[in-house]
Amino acid sequence: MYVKNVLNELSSRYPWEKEFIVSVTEVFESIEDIIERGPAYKKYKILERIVEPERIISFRVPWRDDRGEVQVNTGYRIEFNSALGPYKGGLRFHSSVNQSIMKFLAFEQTFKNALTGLPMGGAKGGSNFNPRGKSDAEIMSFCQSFMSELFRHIGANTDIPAGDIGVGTREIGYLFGQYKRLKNTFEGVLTGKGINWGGSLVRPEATGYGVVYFANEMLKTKGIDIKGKIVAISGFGNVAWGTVKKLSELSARVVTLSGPDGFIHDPEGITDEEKINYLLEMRISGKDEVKSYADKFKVKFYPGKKPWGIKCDLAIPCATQNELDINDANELLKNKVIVVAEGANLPCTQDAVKLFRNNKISFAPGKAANAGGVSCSGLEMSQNSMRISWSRAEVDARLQEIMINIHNDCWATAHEFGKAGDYVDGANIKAFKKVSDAMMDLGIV
Ligand code: NDP
Ligand code: 2IT
Repeated sequence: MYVKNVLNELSSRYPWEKEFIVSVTEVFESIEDIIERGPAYKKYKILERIVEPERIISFRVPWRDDRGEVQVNTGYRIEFNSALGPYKGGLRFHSSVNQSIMKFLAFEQTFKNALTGLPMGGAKGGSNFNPRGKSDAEIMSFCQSFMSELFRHIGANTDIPAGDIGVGTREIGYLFGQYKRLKNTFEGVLTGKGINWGGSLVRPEATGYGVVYFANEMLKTKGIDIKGKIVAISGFGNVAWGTVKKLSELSARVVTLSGPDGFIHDPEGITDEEKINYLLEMRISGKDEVKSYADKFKVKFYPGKKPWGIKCDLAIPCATQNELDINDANELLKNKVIVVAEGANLPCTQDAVKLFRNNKISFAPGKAANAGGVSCSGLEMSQNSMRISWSRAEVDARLQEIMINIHNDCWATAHEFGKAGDYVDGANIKAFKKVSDAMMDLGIV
């Protein structure tokens, strides 16, 4: 009852925050049993506190475009939970950004970061600024204005933002430059930095590599080798690129990419360096389309369509939230998909996830499967604190170890709580217990 009451109260207070309510509902469904059995959770109002961000910062971001006209966007930073460490999470620049999306991402991040085993709380930020078609000078002007407000709220031991959709090394550079200028300190306040100014090797690839390490562990539990497997992925951004790169190294065959314009099907596979590097070119071009891949490599392009109807063994959505719905899930099921792992945050709709779980398809939620990005950010923070740089091999080995641990923790927790094989319950229970136990230890704050 307690769980349902808190959820109802939250939904009636924020009925318009749909994405946020969906992510809270998913966590609460998984933990219902343990909550009802542990009276301390209710006594100390853990659920009421865990859904309330510690701080919401929303601010004006004025900047000038290339024609000298003044533009205004809204900036956000949601500092959700700092029970386990300083606030940590990415910044998203996309026209769809609003407070509900920021809150759901920050809430998810809190649990994702708990799973990594590293000392990081949860946060998210960004702006409804649309980088599409903007010049370099406009991006810089926007980033400098954004940081001119954000700098007073963050710090290497307080809140450490990073990249997400629309924010890569270039944007992190402009943000870091402005922070350094305003604070007169060179500190690890952002992750995803360039390699010459405090960044970590492997961070650009880390989210994609991590998803593949996780999916590989899922296959191993079934005694299946990843070599030769057919993989459908969506998106063509940072996460998609890292995923394709690692899968090709492991001799699996990625046959699709997608963008807002449609998807491409490359039956021979995106396996050689020329094709993989072309993803970076498409991203830099800022054109927002994958059609040019089809033109360049003479493969088929399906305008306005999603890739989930293509027969595959693994499906890895890497674009954005709610991009794989019940119809797509049915297609995948019909084509006998073995593993679905979320590279993006909440790309599968609630009913799609239910379908996978009810049909015993191995399904990994983003908060577990895509934790490689923030894990590597945690490794970047450690290197910054120690003022040293680890080799590529060392960072990659640590990343792989973290992903295997997350997999095994989710697996073991699901088993322990009578939900064997269910990674959603495993991830939610494991992460919730860690965050809520810490909150209990820290008192009513
Ligand atoms: P990028 O900006 O590099 O790529 C995002 C991709 O998704 C682009 O192809 C983009 O096209 C597409 N996309 C974004 N929003 C929409 C939309 N509303 N409709 C259709 N397509 C869309 O971002 P990332 O690769 O970094 O992020 C992809 C996903 O992975 C996100 O869900 C992000 O939260 C998640 N993630 C990222 C991590 C990281 O470290 N970067 C870590 C963990 C998760 P368009 O140009 O139109 O935006
Ligand atoms: O969603 C995510 O985990 C990220 N965008 C990465 C966050 C980070 O702090 O590296």
